[in-house]
Amino acid sequence: MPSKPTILTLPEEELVHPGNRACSGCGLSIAYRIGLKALGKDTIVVVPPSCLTVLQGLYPVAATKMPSLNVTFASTAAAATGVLAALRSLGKQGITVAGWAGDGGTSDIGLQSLSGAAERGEDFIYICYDNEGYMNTGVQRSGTTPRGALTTNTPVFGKTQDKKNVPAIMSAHEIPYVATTCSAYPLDLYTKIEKAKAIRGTKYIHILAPCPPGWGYDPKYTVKVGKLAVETGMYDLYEIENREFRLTGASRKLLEKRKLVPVSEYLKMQDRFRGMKDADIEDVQRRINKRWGAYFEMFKE
Ligand SMILES: Cc1ncc(C[n+]2csc(CCOP(=O)(O)OP(=O)(O)O)c2C)c(N)n1
Ligand code: SF4
Repeated sequence: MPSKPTILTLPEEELVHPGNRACSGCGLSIAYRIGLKALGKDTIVVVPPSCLTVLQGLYPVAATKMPSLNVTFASTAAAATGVLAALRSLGKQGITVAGWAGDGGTSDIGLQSLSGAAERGEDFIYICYDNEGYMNTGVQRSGTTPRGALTTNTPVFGKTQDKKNVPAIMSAHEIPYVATTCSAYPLDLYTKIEKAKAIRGTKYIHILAPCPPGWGYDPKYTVKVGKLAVETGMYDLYEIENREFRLTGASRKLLEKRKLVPVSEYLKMQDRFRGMKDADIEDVQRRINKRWGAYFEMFKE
């Protein structure tokens, strides 16, 4: 296994050019910059319509140095399968294929092609950056939008359903590697993508990527919001490797401390949750306490 990276040992070469079309404070742009360093230059990225297509721009003025295929919304995993087949028929080896899609493109419209590819065991890394909404088209709710969040199509009561657990769905496919990470923890993100690269078969990585305009906070707080998501237990960092679940990084530390930050600190920082009443917040806290109570029980010394 590669040695643990530090901020000083990350590859120096930038594969995202300085200057791109993402909003300031975009969690995706941090994740993409670090993620491409982990994937390396010998990678073909497959991207559906999303903020990432906007961030990248179009050849010949694209903001990244990677060969990137822009495909239709539902077809990321199917197109990545096609790229693998093309590489095989050309006899090209040593090239990583990565699908990189938003949560709408993953949890909703692209889920069937992803499920099919995972069931076949296609040898690619599928990365979902989860900004918890269809942000590129103006903040609509997606399958992974959390309960209570106001969006342009849940404008009065907020979303009334729970966030879809896509990593759990992918884990049910019994693929060799599933991991969650967050753009606020670049080394965690880097390590997990680098690890996935060395594993054969379908790998799934879910990245929480805070989004200032969609979530309603000052762009300077992108890292703070991401860290609070983890420290409150709202979003957990873990790996499921060969069906074995383990909390990692900052979530692992919470397990050791046995103490979470109150979730109200996370929710109150974001305008999208302004419609939540105290009882709604208490309900979110209860659900977190239940899940984390089970972790404390499961992993006690
Ligand atoms: C079949 C189809 N339906 C709708 C669209 C319009 N569309 C383009 S990007 C997008 C939102 C993508 O949301 P997500 O995958 O969550 O990525 P984000 O924009 O949040 O980065 C939509 C609905 C499309 N391109 N194709
Ligand atoms: S809308 Fe959100 S995800 Fe999209 S570019 Fe802006 S900050 Fe990034």
